[in-house]
Amino acid sequence: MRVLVVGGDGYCGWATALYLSERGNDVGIVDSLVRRHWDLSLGVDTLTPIAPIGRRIERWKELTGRSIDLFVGDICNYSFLEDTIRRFAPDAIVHYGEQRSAPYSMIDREHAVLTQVNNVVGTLNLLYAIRDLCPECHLVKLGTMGEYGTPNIDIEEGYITIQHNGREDRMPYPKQPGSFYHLSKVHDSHNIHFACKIWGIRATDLNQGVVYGVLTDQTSRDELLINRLDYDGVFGTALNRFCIQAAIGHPLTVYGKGGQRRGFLDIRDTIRCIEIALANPAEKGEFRVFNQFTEQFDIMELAAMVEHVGKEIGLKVEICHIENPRVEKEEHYYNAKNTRLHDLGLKPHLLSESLLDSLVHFAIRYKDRVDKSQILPQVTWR
Ligand code: NAD
Ligand code: USQ
Repeated sequence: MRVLVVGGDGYCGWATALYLSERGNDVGIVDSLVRRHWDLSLGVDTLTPIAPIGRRIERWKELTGRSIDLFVGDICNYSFLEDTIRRFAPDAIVHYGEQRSAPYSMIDREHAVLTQVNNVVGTLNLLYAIRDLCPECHLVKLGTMGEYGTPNIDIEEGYITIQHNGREDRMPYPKQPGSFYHLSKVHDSHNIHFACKIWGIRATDLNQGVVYGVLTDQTSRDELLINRLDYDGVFGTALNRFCIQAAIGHPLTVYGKGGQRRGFLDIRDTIRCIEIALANPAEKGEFRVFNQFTEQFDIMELAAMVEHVGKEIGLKVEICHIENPRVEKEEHYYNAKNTRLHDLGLKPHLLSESLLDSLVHFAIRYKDRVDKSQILPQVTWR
């Protein structure tokens, strides 16, 4: 298959591009490299030293003999996107190329606007490019579990059947996202759903939970292939941050009570889910939604697991509750369905079995690169 990975220089995209390349697909990466620019402008850096994209791809070719095409540009620029799609002619597009941090989107008006313009316009451009240049192409779009928020009923996979005044309909599941970033994903979902309906585009929206880990079979093959691992208060996600905090002896930063419950998955399962979605494409005109996570945890449960594993290998780990910079429920019901990817063959990595290898060992190996001033959160929702 010819697969274009938009956002292929990022955390999920780089791991996906190498995995799909190794599995025999012809892979192209589209990336504006804007994430490296955002890091620079915030003064933050990945824990793991990532090589420039050209060097990464060159090293992959030296090791495996497999080429990856690179298209550096912004998908919000339609003439760049059109040209790229014409040249690459994809069978499928995996779309990771967005601003993906909730705190970043909440810094101020400019960052909220940047996030929504970048994400919504980029996705709209992709929809038009598919309609006009490759109408059979399958769009695999990364959404987020955070689109649903934390309702007091079970979360279904994309749709819910509602009875009202004696009538019944199957409707998109209600969305109550918790940041301007998460809202941008809701806007994307609506736009994609509409485009499928009117133009017959085939699309899969993968509502992904929080991803953890840095180890994949491909990215661990050489230091030049290593993936990014964010730990700062803007781009770092909960579990990745906790492991790095444990490695340097910083108290684990649980926001508020820590009863926030979310879906999580290992990055090795992210790439496998993409493979499954690509191998089982949506029908023409179908807007298909999968909930992409493997396990659910409270933030306090995660902190306790990191504490346990850390102590077993001699780290001094302490858990602290800090004032929650976000506006969110800290204790709530949470039960999300995730059967559709399992039904198609996903065999998950369990956190209890992979925490050390997939994360803690990397945190310890690179702990001298940690900038401690970037650990505490500086962005608030209020
Ligand atoms: P990332 O920031 O590491 O990677 C995103 C990449 O997209 C970056 O390399 C960036 O330069 C590129 N990009 C952004 N806007 C672009 C544009 N307009 N044109 C071209 N390239 C652009 O993010 P990630 O963690 O890999 O997340 C990838 C996707 O997965 C995002 O859409 C995110 O919402 C979703 N997701 C991530 C997680 C997670 O825990 N990391 C969880 C759920 C969903
Ligand atoms: N949290 C802490 N301590 C920390 C960091 C976070 O307690 O040091 C808490 C947050 O308050 C929140 C939860 O952990 O309740 C998750 O926060 P996060 O930063 O790990 O993840 P989030 O902001 O939700 O965003 C991440 C990715 C985003 C993706 C989302 C999936 O950055 O791209 O969409 O996970 S989901 O959470 O399912 O929406």
